[in-house]
Amino acid sequence: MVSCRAMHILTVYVTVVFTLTSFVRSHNEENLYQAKDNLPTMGPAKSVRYLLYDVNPGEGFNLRRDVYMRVANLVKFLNEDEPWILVLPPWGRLYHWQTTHLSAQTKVQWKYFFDVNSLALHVPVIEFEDYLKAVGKPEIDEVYYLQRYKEGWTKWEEKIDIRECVDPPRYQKDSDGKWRGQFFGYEEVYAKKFECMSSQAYLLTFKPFLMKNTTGRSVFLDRAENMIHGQYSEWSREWWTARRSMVFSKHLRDVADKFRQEKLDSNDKDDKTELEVWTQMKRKHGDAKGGPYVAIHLRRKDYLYSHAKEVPSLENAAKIAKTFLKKYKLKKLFLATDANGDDLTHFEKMMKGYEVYYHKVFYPEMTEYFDGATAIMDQWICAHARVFIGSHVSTFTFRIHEEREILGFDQETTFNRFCGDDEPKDCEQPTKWKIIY
Ligand SMILES: Nc1nc2c(ncn2[C@@H]2O[C@H](COP(=O)(O)OP(=O)(O)O)[C@@H](O)[C@H]2O)c(=O)[nH]1
Ligand SMILES: *[C@@H]1O[C@H](CO)[C@@H](O)[C@H](O)[C@H]1NC(C)=O
Ligand SMILES: [Mg+2]
Repeated sequence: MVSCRAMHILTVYVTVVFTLTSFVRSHNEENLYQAKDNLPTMGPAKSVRYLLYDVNPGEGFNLRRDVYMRVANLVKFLNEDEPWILVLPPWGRLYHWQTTHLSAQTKVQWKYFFDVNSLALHVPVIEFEDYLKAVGKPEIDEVYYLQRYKEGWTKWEEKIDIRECVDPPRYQKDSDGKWRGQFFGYEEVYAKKFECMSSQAYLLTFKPFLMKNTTGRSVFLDRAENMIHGQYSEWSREWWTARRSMVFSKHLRDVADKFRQEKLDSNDKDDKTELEVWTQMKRKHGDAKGGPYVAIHLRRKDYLYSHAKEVPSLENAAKIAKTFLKKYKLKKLFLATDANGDDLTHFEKMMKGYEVYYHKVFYPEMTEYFDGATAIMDQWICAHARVFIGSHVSTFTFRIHEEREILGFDQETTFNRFCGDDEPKDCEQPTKWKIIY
C-alpha cells in the first residue's frame, strides 16, 4: 500500500521541484547555486521566497559556521512544504579579522571561503549580491530581530512573540518610512518592515511562523544565533548533513594542500584522506591515516583572559606537543595559532630538535582576505595531521574535530586538548561527537 504520507511527500517534492525550476528559468541561472542532480525539472509556481539572516556582530568566524548549520536546516525543513532559498550573509568586519593593511575584508562572498556548490547539495543558496540582482532593488521585505524575553527565563517552554525591542535596536526608520540598518555594510539596502521578536525556541518553531505569519517574499532573521538547535544538534543526523555540506573552497584547499606536500610530506593519497563529493563520502574511524606531523591549535588572544584557567603557558604547550611527537614518533609540528610574533619565536625556540611550521611565514602570498583565508588553511592542515591537539571550548578547534570525523580519523587522534598549567595533567578531554550519516 502506498501510504498517504508517502503520497504527501511526493506531492510536496514535486511542488518544490516545479517551483524551483520556474524560478531558475526566470532568473539568471548562474545566480542560483543549485547542484545538477538536485535540479528541478518542470512546473507551475508558488513563488520562491528568500530567507536571509545575520549574527551578533561580536561573534567569530566559527560560531557563525555553526549558525549557518541551523539556518540551513531551517531552510531544509521549509523546503519540505514551500520553496525557500537561503541567502548567504556576506562576511566581513569580524572582531578577530584585524589585519590592518587590508581594508577589503568586508562584503566577502561565501564562494571565497566555501564550495558553494557543495552547500547547494544540501539547500538552495545564493550570495547576497545575487539576491539583490534577483529582486532588482536593494530591498528586504521583513526583518525580525531575535532577542531575549524582557522578563527573563522563568521556565523552559518553546515560544516566540513579537515584542517591543528590549535593547535599542540597530535599525531606524528614515523619513521615507524605510528601515535602515546594518545589512552587511550595504548602505543602500533597506527593509519595508521591522519587528523585534522575543524567542526561546528550537529552529523548527520558526517554520510555521515563516510559512503562515509572514507574507513578504524575503524575510531576514537578525541575531539568528538565538535560534536553538534543539533536536537538530551535534548528535543528530541533520546537523551532520549540514556540516558535511560546508566544504572549504577549492582555491584555499589547493594552497593548503601544496603547503602540506612541500613542507609536511603530506598528500591525500598517502594519508588516505582523498575527498569525494560529500554526499557520496562515508568513512569509518581509522580509514584516514593523516600526514606525518602533529598539528596543534593554540588559541591565545582573548582566551588568555576569558579561559585563563584552561589556556596553557607556551612552556607547557611545548611540553605537551613534544609528548605527542615522541608518542607518534614524528619530527614535524604544525602550529595553528592567533599568537603574536614574539610568542611564535619563543615557542619555536622551546621546540628545539623538532621542525615547527606555521602559516604567517609560509603563505605570505595569501594577502587577500588574509585572516579568514589563513584560518581556513590552518584548519584544513590541522584536519589532515596524524594527530591533533586543540584548545578548550574553541569553536575553531571544534570545526577541526568535525573535519577529522568526516575524513575518517581514529577518534583518539582527534579529541585531545591542552590542559591549563593548574589543571590536572589528565584534565577533562573534549566530548567525542561522533559523525552520523
Ligand atoms: N589563522 C588562524 N587564526 C586563528 C587561529 N585561532 C584563532 N584564530 C582567529 O581568531 C578567530 C577565533 O574566533 P572564532 O572563530 O570565534 O573561534 P573561537 O573564538 O576560538 O571559538 C578565528 O576566526 C581566526 O580569525 C589559528 O590557529 N589560526
Ligand atoms: C502567528 O499567527 C498566529 C495566528 O494568527 C498567532 O496566534 C501567533 O501569535 C503568531 N505568531 C507570532 C510569533 O506572532
Ligand atoms: Mg569566538
